[in-house]
Amino acid sequence: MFKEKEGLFPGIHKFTPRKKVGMLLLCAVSLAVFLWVVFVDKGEDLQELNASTKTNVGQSALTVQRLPPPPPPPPVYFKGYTLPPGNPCEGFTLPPPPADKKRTGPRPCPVCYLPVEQTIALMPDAPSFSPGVSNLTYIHEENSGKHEFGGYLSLAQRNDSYDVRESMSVHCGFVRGIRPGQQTGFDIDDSELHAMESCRGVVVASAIFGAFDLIRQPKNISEYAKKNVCFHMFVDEETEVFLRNSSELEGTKRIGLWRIVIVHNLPYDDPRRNGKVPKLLLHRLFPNARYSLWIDAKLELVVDPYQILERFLWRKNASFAISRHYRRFDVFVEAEANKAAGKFDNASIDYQVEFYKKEGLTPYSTAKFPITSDVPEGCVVVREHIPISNLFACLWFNEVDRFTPRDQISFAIVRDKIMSKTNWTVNMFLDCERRNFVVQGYHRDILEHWAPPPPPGATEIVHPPPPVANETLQTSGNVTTSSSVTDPLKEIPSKYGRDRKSKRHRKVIGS
Ligand SMILES: *[C@@H]1O[C@H](CO)[C@@H](O)[C@H](O)[C@H]1NC(C)=O
Ligand SMILES: *[C@@H]1O[C@H](CO)[C@@H](O)[C@H](O)[C@H]1NC(C)=O
Ligand SMILES: *[C@@H]1O[C@H](CO)[C@@H](O)[C@H](O)[C@H]1NC(C)=O
Ligand SMILES: *[C@@H]1O[C@H](CO)[C@@H](O)[C@H](O)[C@H]1NC(C)=O
Ligand SMILES: *[C@@H]1O[C@H](CO)[C@@H](O)[C@H](O)[C@H]1NC(C)=O
Ligand SMILES: *[C@@H]1O[C@H](CO)[C@@H](O)[C@H](O)[C@H]1NC(C)=O
Ligand SMILES: *[C@@H]1O[C@H](CO)[C@@H](O)[C@H](O)[C@H]1NC(C)=O
Ligand SMILES: *[C@@H]1O[C@H](CO)[C@@H](O)[C@H](O)[C@H]1NC(C)=O
Ligand SMILES: *[C@@H]1O[C@H](CO)[C@@H](O)[C@H](O)[C@H]1NC(C)=O
Ligand SMILES: CC(=O)N[C@H]1CO[C@H](CO)[C@@H](O)[C@@H]1O
Repeated sequence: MFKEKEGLFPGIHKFTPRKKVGMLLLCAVSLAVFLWVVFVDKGEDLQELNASTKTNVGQSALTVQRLPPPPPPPPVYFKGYTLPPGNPCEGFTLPPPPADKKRTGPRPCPVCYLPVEQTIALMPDAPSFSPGVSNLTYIHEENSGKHEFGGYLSLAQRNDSYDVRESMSVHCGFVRGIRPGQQTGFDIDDSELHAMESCRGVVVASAIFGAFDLIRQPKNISEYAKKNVCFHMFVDEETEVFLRNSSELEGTKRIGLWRIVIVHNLPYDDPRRNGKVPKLLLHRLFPNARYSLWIDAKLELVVDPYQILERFLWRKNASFAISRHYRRFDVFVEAEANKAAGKFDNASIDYQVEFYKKEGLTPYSTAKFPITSDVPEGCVVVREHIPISNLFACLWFNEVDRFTPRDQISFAIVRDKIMSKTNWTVNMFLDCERRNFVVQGYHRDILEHWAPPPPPGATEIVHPPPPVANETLQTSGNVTTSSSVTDPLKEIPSKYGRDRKSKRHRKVIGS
């Protein structure tokens, strides 16, 4: 013991002067480089000069610790984790898809979640690193003309917004007014805004506009999540009237787990665009939240939000997760399907796709691997609110504001433009995995046998890509309530979920 110490000290003594010399050398080198840059290279763009001097100073400061001026303590980031060996979720693989070709419709598949208590313990105490951008601010303009909510970006501004850099300011909705939700359009009462602002952890959010959906209560939510997760359901005035009349909302702001937030002055005429505000801009509505889970109102959440965050974000080191469309991977194919299903006018869809094509969007092919799809099924969005994922959401929203509200058409171009500047990625998981934690219900008109199309103003807020034609047919005919189609809790157990679901699926089709 003693001997070891003795042996150690001379080593240190010998080492210290060397280190000092090294420090001096490095200082001299950086000074020389600095002077060279200033005097030899002064023809260079000033911006570049700033950048190169910064890099040099940064490097020497890193190599030679604690040179004056002392660098601020490095920010702490979540570094990810691996599951302990032997954990059942480690090396968990999906069973092969059903061999029977007739059974390949949308269906849930097993997902290996950790027990809720473990996921709560694994919640990162620090944010993930945000590559490319660390300081994201949002543009505020008092007089922005007609398209006052989105700000109506020029093409040059749009182009600039894709130039990802450490400090940037972008349009991200809510361009007028005092703060998001206060005289911006999409207006919310102060007391509600205050509650939203004080939500500092996990948000689960959804929205019903035009009284088009019923409120669906999340199932199988842990007591911890009930206490700590902010469940907020945004509704417009029309939906509020409906809820009050059906006495679900009597002198209370809650229906079950959901806190009901009434939204006034919806910014768009098109309810589908309005639906994109809470879906894509939750980081603006909940400026202090760390994680959010968006679910379309037609979906019923059946797994604890912490388990979902653990499985799709933390375990994957991801800050943005969204499911793939179960069948379409290609934006061009998706656009055609949207046209064929009459989801938006053909000319606008064509214009958007042509625009993207000129910007370099190509059909999906396996050459894009590791990207597995260009088409998301956007009815669920799982996010950590860090600058880069917030930027992605803002830019995606801006596309929806500029072009059609079909966000599955604009997803890939936004992702690819950001990925060309940073090593950030989106975790695109399987549609069948999504169906494991949300169960699809049907819109209220279908449930109540209203004849489609719905009355004016009562259109669907957020369209997923057209579900299978077959599924749509089923819903209009023989299915009357969501519970008769989908028993949410039965879909969680993994082993037998798929097969039984397939049978049910087939049975519904066949009947
Ligand atoms: C260079 O950096 C300084 C501070 O770091 C900043 O004030 C200045 O505006 C920068 N110049 C350019 C051209 O970016
Ligand atoms: C996440 O990061 C950790 C530590 O950096 C690493 O061990 C792990 O493999 C990463 N996981 C994934 C899915 O990339
Ligand atoms: C972030 O950017 C804004 C506006 O560009 C600037 O005012 C602010 O000082 C920046 N903050 C940091 C920490 O760099
Ligand atoms: C778009 O921005 C890039 C920088 O990201 C720039 O090089 C390019 O010239 C810009 N294009 C247009 C048309 O403004
Ligand atoms: C309120 O509900 C009753 C039936 O419960 C219905 O007849 C009436 O039309 C509803 N009113 C509104 C404004 O929805
Ligand atoms: C739009 O395009 C689709 C397919 O390209 C076609 O089936 C449909 O008839 C078109 N709709 C109109 C209104 O032209
Ligand atoms: C991404 O790039 C940043 C530097 O910009 C680096 O620190 C980080 O380790 C990279 N992450 C991955 C997963 O490569
Ligand atoms: C719907 O079902 C029929 C047969 O039942 C099949 O031929 C068709 O391809 C299906 N459509 C879709 C979109 O899956
Ligand atoms: C709720 O989820 C847990 C997994 O975290 C599962 O073990 C349990 O069976 C589920 N409860 C119901 C009623 O499905
Ligand atoms: C629209 C539709 O699929 N209707 C079917 C409902 O079920 C009955 C029998 O179960 C069929 O005869 C209908 O065609």
